[in-house]
Amino acid sequence: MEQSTLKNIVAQFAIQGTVSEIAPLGAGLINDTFKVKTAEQDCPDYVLQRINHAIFPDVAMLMDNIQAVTSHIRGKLEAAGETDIERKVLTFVPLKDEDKYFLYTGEAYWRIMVFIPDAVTKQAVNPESSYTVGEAFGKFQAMLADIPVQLGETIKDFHNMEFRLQQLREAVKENKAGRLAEVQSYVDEIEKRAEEMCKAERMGREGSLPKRICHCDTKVNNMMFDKNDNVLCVIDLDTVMPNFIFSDYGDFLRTGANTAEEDEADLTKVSFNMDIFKAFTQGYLKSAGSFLTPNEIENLPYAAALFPYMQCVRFLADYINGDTYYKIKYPEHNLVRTKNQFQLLLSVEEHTPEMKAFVAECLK
Ligand code: GN1
Ligand code: MG
Repeated sequence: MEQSTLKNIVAQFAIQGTVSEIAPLGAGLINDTFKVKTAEQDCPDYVLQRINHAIFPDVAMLMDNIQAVTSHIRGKLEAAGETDIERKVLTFVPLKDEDKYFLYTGEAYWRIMVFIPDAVTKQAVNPESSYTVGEAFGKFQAMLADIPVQLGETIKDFHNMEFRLQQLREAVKENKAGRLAEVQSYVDEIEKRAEEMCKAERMGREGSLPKRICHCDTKVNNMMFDKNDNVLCVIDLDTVMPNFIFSDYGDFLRTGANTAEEDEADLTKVSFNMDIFKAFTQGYLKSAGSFLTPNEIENLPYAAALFPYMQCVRFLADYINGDTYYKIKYPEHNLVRTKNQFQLLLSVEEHTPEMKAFVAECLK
């Protein structure tokens, strides 16, 4: 995209300073992200994002959610006497002429937030940092437990396993890209586990599993760390919405405890790291243990399997549909991701008895 176009977009927001450079940032699979540098030493840099409107249909609701979440967290941090709050919660910038946190150009939706200085994201964690990360995600849920507004569902049925299976079944039926024969064995493996994996929706209907405010995209790279490996804050708040807590717990382990990246093609490198599982679980239970029900805690090993399974279903459906959802870098990318997530699921299944014993021990 042209610098001048991007600069015109930035110019409509109430930022401080003069823009010196706009360059691509990060590797998200959904939105397009840029770093906006300002010339002045005493002005912050910014992050400009084009919101993927095809995936998030209601941008106004999305930004209302985010404003509610960030201001609630800011209030909690202030009340707790925290310092350096500007690096511990995201700050979005309003438009100059309107009390709104996004710009619609007629073609696309844009937003700007303050760039957090001296912070890093990671593609991987070790057992020590995963304890801290578990604690941080538990704290994130705890801080949002008493948010006074009802948050909207920015993507309907986002982590609803029954719905994701239905999408896969539709993809299989239509076989739009003619790729079904090649992946039939994966479809079969998925179907074998379908009943068990939809347990959360059943418990929800029976009333034994509550929905709480969750982040719903707790990948390792959606968290900022300082130079000493302390967690600063959780980022990528588009999917914050009411959900089963399994979302945040399971989706973190899906990336954090995978010994390889989610698109590693060499499957011998893919496995579930139990040291990370243990440390993350302990950290998470430290901050979330007080509000979780015994049923939620007992089912944490199920959540560890659910998310590689769900991601496998989503990548596979996208591959069968001809790659319409996730950004890809080469034609087989979604297939590689599918195989990777399935391999991870197998490793999780192998470790399930050990995980159950560990969680039971934590409950004592
Ligand atoms: C997407 O935007 P990003 O890359 O953080 C996706 C997640 C998937 C993830 C898989 C809105 O997240 O649900 O788990 O890719 N987000 C959306 O890498 O679909
Ligand atoms: Mg992200």
